[in-house]
Amino acid sequence: MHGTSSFLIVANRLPVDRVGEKEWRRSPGGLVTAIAPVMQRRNGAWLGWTGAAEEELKPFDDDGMHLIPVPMSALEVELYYEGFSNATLWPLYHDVVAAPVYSRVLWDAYRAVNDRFARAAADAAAPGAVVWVQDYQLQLVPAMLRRLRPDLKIGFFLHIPFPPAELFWQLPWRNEILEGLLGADLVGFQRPGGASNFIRLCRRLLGLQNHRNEILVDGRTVRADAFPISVDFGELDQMVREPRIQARAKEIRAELGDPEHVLLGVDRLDYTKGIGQRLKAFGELLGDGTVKPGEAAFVQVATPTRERVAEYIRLRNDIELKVGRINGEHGMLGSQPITYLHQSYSKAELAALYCAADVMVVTPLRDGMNLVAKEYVSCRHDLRGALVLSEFAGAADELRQAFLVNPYDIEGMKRAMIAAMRATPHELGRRMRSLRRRVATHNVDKWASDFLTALDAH
Ligand code: GDG
Repeated sequence: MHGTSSFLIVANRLPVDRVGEKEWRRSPGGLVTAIAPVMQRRNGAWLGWTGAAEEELKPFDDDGMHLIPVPMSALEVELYYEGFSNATLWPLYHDVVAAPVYSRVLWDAYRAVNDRFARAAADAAAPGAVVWVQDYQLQLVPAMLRRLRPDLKIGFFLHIPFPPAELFWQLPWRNEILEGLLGADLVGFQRPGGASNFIRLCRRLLGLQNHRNEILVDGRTVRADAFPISVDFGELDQMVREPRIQARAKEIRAELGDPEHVLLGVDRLDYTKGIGQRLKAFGELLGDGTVKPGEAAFVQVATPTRERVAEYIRLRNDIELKVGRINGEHGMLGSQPITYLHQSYSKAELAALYCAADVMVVTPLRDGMNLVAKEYVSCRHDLRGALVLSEFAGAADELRQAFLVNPYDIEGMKRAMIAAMRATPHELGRRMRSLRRRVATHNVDKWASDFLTALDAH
């Protein structure tokens, strides 16, 4: 049996969020923006979960896209999504910055849900269709799908880092994951290092041969390569030129008491993002008098995420304690050095925040790419603003003119924040011009078309 979609995206989540009972709204995020035009051109469909447990919905059309919901039980959300995806794979793939949970019950659920996605994809895809599977939640789908439908062209893209062999080795189901990925014709990573880690593991664990980026498996070749994801530079660049965004940026600065320096962090409240480290560095700058009270304001937007996973509950408590301590020690009546916002904002409000910030502080301990860094750069056509960026974000490969930091080195971070605050407009302009050139020419369209061209050519 086969379906009618000649281009199919398979992702954990559908690209829409529910508003009210029956309405849907396109989810924020670059993936949807990048892929929507390709979907429209190629008679595409998107297969994924709606985000609500215990819900059986028929396929429907929204926003010019054909959407195919995959159901999930409440127990599967707990075991497959919160469990194996976010308590096992997420920490393991991010340098084990938190301890991964290894549990056979979680693994069984991961396999079962991957199997359901693969069957649904096999039913939806037209003969010879292109199927593009996304991210760490679905690493078994390529092989499961190939078994059901050997006629398909299958691509896979991993949005998070692929870890070094020494760490991946821990995973009790390491061979199964590699074999799952090898079901694809093309496996894409954010950085060249991810692709070479994968190839090395295929050699050592599975005894496979490779020729450069091509791995030989059962008489076929699988290509593993880097395709660094990006943002919609043009859209952001245009948006921030609107007077309402500029006015809002001014208003934000005024609300903060018009300090000399506004520093900004925007992250999901995730332990990989180095939020605690950057706040510690800022707190020490206040503590040792390098930054005077009232001179600088730090705004930290920490979007709620994975709120039922134990490590995330712990992290939220840690960060909120830290913010409270720093504000308690260095605040004044009516003014606090850190504005902490555990909330989500509209795209327009985020853009205004980017415009209001003199220093964007992006300090993940490990990050596949980090789109926030590229969004900030896209918003600064005024050539002002400094980007402090962790060496451990994929984006650091491209954004060489940022103030690069090692987030574990608190002294180094303090120096970088100060250098960013005190740099001359001339130096900031020189750096920002070069950062913008990179993001403008390597935007999210290029990412999607590079990947799909490589897949078509395979
Ligand atoms: C994973 C990888 C990789 C954040 N708060 C709000 C909001 N956001 C948006 C940002 C940005 C996105 O969410 C976050 O993307 P990041 O890349 O920074 O990080 P992850 O969520 O961890 O993403 C990462 C990415 O996948 C893509 O491959 O770069 O390495 O970990 O776009 O702007 N958006 C809105 N309101 C918020 O409050 N509207």
